[in-house]
Amino acid sequence: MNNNNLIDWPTFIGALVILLGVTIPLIFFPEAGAEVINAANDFMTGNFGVLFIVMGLLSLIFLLFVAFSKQGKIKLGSRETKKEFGTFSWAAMLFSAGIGSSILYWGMIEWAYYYQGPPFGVAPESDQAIELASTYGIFHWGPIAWAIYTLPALPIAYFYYVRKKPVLKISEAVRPVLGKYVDGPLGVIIDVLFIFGLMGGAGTTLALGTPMITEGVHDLTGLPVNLVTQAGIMLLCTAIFAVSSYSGLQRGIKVLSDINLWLVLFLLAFIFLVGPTVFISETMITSVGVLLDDFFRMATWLEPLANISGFKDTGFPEAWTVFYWAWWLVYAPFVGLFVARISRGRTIREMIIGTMLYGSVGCLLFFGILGNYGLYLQLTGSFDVISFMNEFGAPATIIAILNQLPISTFIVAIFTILAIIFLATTFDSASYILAAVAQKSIKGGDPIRWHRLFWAFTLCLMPLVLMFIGDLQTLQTASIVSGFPIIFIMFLLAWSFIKASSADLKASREYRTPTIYITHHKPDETEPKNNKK
Ligand code: NM2
Repeated sequence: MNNNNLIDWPTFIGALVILLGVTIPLIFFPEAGAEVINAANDFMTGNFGVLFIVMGLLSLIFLLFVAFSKQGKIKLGSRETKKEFGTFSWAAMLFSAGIGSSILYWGMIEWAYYYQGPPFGVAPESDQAIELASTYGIFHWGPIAWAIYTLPALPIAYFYYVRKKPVLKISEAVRPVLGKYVDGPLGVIIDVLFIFGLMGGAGTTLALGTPMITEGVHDLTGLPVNLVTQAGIMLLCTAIFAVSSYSGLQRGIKVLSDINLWLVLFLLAFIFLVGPTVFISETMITSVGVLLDDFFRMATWLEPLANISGFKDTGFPEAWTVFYWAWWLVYAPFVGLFVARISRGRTIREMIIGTMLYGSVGCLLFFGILGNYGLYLQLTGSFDVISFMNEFGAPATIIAILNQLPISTFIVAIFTILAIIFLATTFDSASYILAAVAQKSIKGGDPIRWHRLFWAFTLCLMPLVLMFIGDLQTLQTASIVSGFPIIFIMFLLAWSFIKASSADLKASREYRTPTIYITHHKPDETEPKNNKK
């Protein structure tokens, strides 16, 4: 087959049309564009915020239910299949796929926003606000967030290892529910929505990461911080991940992930040991307690009275929890594909519990160490983070906090390099997966090279535009708007998994054993006869 025949043109063109349809008007009418974006944001979060919140909580409940039901005992593979990766590298890969440079950004500074604008009617900068400030970050990067990531992995891993059908498209993963409709426009729409979602999420990531990296570079070299340098740095980062994506999974993506892991461990250990070790440990443990105590309140808080005039409207749920669930959501099908790929030989229960546990603990370490260091500076008065942030903005504050550490030039350099690699490792795998989804089949194990490169550069188009017109709210909107349709896809994915696995379990004789091996399944009537590999 000629290379170009491998491209799934309807999906490819569909995704491109939506992308250009959003970005071109923004380039020509930035002010009107920003207004429309803000209106879209208010409309979405105001009216559909509740859907995002319910989707988050239901994902967690659903996964716990699956993990401890018969389905949880199903092994992803046959009886002889060994675990493809040891638990440590599995957890490390999982983490570096799902987490990008944003954890450096928000891990350092998220508490400062909560400290000034806490939820639940708590007084800003009060003792209670301090407690919530060090807790809310680990909630937004905790079990619900990771449940959103894990859900799409279920049907994908199931079809891949149990039914042994290589599924690299989200549309294929919902075939048990949608049947032959997957082969028509509905299938294309699902894949296009997934691509568009990921572009929105990546837009938020890149547009947050770039100013932070630029501040780091400015601190180290004196290069001015303006839109031109920011755009230059964004293009440079894009070039790095394009090269990495071009060289493929084994070389590019793996080498960068390994370097990343060691640098991150060093940075966290350094700040923990050189910084206020006791304060950091105590605050981290205390915040876990507060999280457990307030968990359901946080998971459902929508501030309903704000809709009634005369009552206080903090805007907190919309600006934070809804935004976060949307942001995790747009990345979820992509991370699901990745988690599925590395989970061969595990049981479904191991996959679910492992992802939620290691993912949440990993995020806890980042927020606990980076965030509480800044909080300590603020509370002791040795550096007024809040005033600095209100004057110079978050990216400059992040670098200023790091500058309070000993050997700060070295630390800022490590931090900046880390942020670049973190961005690259998220984006090279994202462009790889986008290329895979917009192809009919994968020849020789990898999507076509020019195609991977194409998506690498396309991914930076939206953030580039957003950065020029945007404040934080505009960037958040990219995830919220593009995440909305994925709520429904999540529902289909969950349904699809339950439908397929229940049918197979019924046919299986080894119902009561501790681990269940599905050895055969009844093909759905809708499965294509000539299923392409
Ligand atoms: N999430 C984890 O920007 C990044 O770090 C990628 C962001 C969804 C908030 C993922």
